[in-house]
Amino acid sequence: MIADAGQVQAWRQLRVEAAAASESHRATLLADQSQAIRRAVLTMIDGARAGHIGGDFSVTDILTTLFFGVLRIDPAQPAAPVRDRFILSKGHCSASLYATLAFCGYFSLDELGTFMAPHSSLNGHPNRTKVPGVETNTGPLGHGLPVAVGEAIGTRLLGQDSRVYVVCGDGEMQEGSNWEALMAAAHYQLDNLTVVIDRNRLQQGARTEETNALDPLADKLVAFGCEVREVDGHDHLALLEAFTTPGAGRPIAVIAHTIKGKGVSFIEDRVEWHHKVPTAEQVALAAKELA
Ligand SMILES: Cc1ncc(C[n+]2csc(CCOP(=O)(O)OP(=O)(O)O)c2C)c(N)n1
Repeated sequence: MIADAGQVQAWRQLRVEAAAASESHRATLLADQSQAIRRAVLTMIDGARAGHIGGDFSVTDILTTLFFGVLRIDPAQPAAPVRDRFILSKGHCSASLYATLAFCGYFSLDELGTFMAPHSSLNGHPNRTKVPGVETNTGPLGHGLPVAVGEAIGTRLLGQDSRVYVVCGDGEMQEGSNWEALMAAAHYQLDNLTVVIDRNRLQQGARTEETNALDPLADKLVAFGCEVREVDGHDHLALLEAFTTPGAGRPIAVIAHTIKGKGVSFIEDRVEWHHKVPTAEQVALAAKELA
């Protein structure tokens, strides 16, 4: 079982109450939520015998901060005409997104048990026609940010006070389409767009700096017209500040420094855990560390 009904109710209430909580209480609530999501992801990947555990665990704190602390969304009305938008461009980390959406109340936690099963809505990569809360299909790297730019232009044209948040992997930033999208975002002065880069420094088979170096990443983003904020991507309060401090006339790029596999010692910062599946013994060990 991923969580009991009482816990689920408490977490859903958190979305409503977090805004009013004191800073330290808020940080604790979000940290607890993140660990619950990591435990759910572990169970999902163990059940499916597939998934991307390293990138799931690096992005979890970013997701919980956004969904439980920042986004103006209503899980009961996923397609409400006026809402903030979220796109997980690194769509291979669907398990962490699904768990976050379920804990928020978009669908039942039981459904998480169908992750990647035949006929499940919860495919290996998110599908907007199947999963409430998913704004656009992702999986092929380099597509989410261009779509987010279109959404930011679209909501502005409609005169809506909506923010668009998109999370990209750092390996994903090696795709040229992202840089074209950023040029357009700066050209249109999209200060309603925040691109978050999950800077865990690992790609699929090697370190990003070995395959196609991104550094100096902040300088490049500034040169492309972004306002850059650099934070510890596992510090919920730092993330909250980076996500909510208003910008002025420029798209915001948050470089979130993270650890791939965060939370489980033998997975952290190890390239082979991009999509390796833990054995039964490793699942037990990981569960203990995430308790
Ligand atoms: C266009 C494209 N090329 C290759 C892949 C295969 N692929 C999936 S994940 C991945 C590595 C992505 O690294 P990163 O964006 O840093 O993700 P993270 O380390 O956070 O999991 C690759 C190459 C893909 N999904 N799409």
